[in-house]
Amino acid sequence: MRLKRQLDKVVKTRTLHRAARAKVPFPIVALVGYTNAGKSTLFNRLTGAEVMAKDMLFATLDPTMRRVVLPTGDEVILSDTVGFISDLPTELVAAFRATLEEVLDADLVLHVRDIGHAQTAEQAREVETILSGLGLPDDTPKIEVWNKIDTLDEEAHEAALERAGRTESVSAVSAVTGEGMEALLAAISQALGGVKHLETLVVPFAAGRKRAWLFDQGLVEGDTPTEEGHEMQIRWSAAQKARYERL
Ligand SMILES: Nc1nc2c(ncn2[C@@H]2O[C@H](COP(=O)(O)OP(=O)(O)O)[C@@H](O)[C@H]2O)c(=O)[nH]1
Ligand SMILES: [Mg+2]
Repeated sequence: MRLKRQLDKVVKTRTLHRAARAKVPFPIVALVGYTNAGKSTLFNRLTGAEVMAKDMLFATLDPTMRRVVLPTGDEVILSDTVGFISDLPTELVAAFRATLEEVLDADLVLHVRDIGHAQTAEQAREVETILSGLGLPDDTPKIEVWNKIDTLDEEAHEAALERAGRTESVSAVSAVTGEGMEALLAAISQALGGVKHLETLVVPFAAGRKRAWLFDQGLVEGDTPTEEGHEMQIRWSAAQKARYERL
């Protein structure tokens, strides 16, 4: 009974998080992958412990969700995921399903693989099966992150890097040594280039030309005059936002 109550609480908290998260004005990047693939290690490397203190809102909202500023200046929310385990006890299925379902909100999915594991192919298939079982839309952009390349022998290590170099949807990294992180961040920016997110701007009355550009581009979802200017709901990609800022 106690376990059941705790699980109900987990599910309820997750639901609240989802509601809060829906308002986050940044693309969401979800880490998925087999148990022990290195998701949490990669999450910590990409976000860095110091981000936690600077970003208390997200830190308190959910410790598995943190802001990352990409080298391009784009901001994303990186979300760690637990629960990619086969043969869960029945009582745990509901709680883990709730955490897994957060993946459905993602604009980009990073499928983290332990590329040095003897069963890496089987593990990847199992994760793909879970994702399609959850109903992840087929057109959700995905990057396969071949993690733990530091555990490969020299030849396999080179082969992994070479393959990643010529395959847009594959990155080869080591979350432990940091190798491949820059290329991974660039791949994330590239994959998110076309993803649109909703943002609220206050456009000063003097910036009529910029406001007209937003309408011309068909980006406006709401427009309310306030004392400071026009409060506008804009749905745009990082590239469109960058263009607006250069106007
Ligand atoms: N050698 C090596 N070990 C790694 C790497 N990434 C993660 N690990 C180790 O793999 C284990 C599982 O990592 P964890 O991040 O907890 O995996 P998760 O279950 O997917 O979150 C830990 O012992 C990590 O230190 C890596 O790139 N190289
Ligand atoms: Mg983990």
